[in-house]
Amino acid sequence: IADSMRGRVNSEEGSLQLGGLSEYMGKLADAKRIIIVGCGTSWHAGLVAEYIFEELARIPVEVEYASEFRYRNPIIREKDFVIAISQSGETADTLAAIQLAKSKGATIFGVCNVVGSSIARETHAGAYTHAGPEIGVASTKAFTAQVTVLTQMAIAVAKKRGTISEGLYRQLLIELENIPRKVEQVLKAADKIKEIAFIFTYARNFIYLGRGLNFPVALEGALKLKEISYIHAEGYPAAEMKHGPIALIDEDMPVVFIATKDSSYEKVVSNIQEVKARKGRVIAIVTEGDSLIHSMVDFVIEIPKTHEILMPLLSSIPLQLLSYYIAVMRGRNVDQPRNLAKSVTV
Ligand code: F1P
Repeated sequence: IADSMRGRVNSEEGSLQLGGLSEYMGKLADAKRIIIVGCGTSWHAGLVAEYIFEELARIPVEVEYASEFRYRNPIIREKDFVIAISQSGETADTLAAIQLAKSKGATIFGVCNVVGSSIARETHAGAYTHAGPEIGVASTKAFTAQVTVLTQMAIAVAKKRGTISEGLYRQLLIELENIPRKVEQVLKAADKIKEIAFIFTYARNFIYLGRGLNFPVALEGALKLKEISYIHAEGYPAAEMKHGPIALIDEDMPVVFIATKDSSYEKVVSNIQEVKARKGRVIAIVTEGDSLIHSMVDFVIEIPKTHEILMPLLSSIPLQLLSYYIAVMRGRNVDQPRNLAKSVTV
């Protein structure tokens, strides 16, 4: 995350510069719609960005799996701005989606990790995430770096469009600068997360629930568990639980809530009550000092306070650690999970 921000964010000067974006900033600020494409974890980063771009910059956003987009006949209009996200920069579906959008006249901006990769070369412009090489196959630091870069883009374009106040702009820059230190604080919960992982090592299913910006975090938490531990896991918006998944809940079902103090906090608290009433076992990611949820659930993992917009950068990390420890305890090779490739080039 720190590398994704280095040289770009300076809260004292009030500056936020993304080299790759400067030439295309006018196009982004003028966009009638942003279309985001990506696969897997990169698609989840796109979902986080949807909330942030719409909230701050008030530009409508659509997020689509590149693997679907490429086989449809999508409508691309003048003033659509396409953002393609990829850790490896080599994912065949994302590359094909870019080529399709380009053939329809769209402007394509890449958010990639690997410098000089095929996707970086195929896009009109882009910003590198600078997350360094992912050692394992499953994206972890790539996710937080992608979200960092996309958040910076959203803040910068919101400033340009005048859709956020100077006060909020400054506050977000200061908070962004605080994020690497707060991530270190989250990592201190590793031992506690390990203990929780030990208890749930042999669970057969997991549900992850969150609202708002924490909904894509729930999806990402579930994907990490599937990818590296091979446990069936589903992520849902917490409010959707009553429309189906609630039927799954009993004393054998671990439910992971991302329940940080934000605008949907009270609603999430009532979702937790619904799960507890059905004897579900709840692990909650909460904002530090939250005594209410502490008194309701089986396990809590505390993370530091930050602005709601930046919360996914912190709330995703305990979920990555939980998957990691469960996978290790089950004897899985976390760096090289079965059936997965680092870049899916077919
Ligand atoms: C997309 C992706 C990853 C996933 C796995 C397979 O890769 O779905 O999110 O963890 O490695 O590929 P990319 O386009 O972001 O490189």
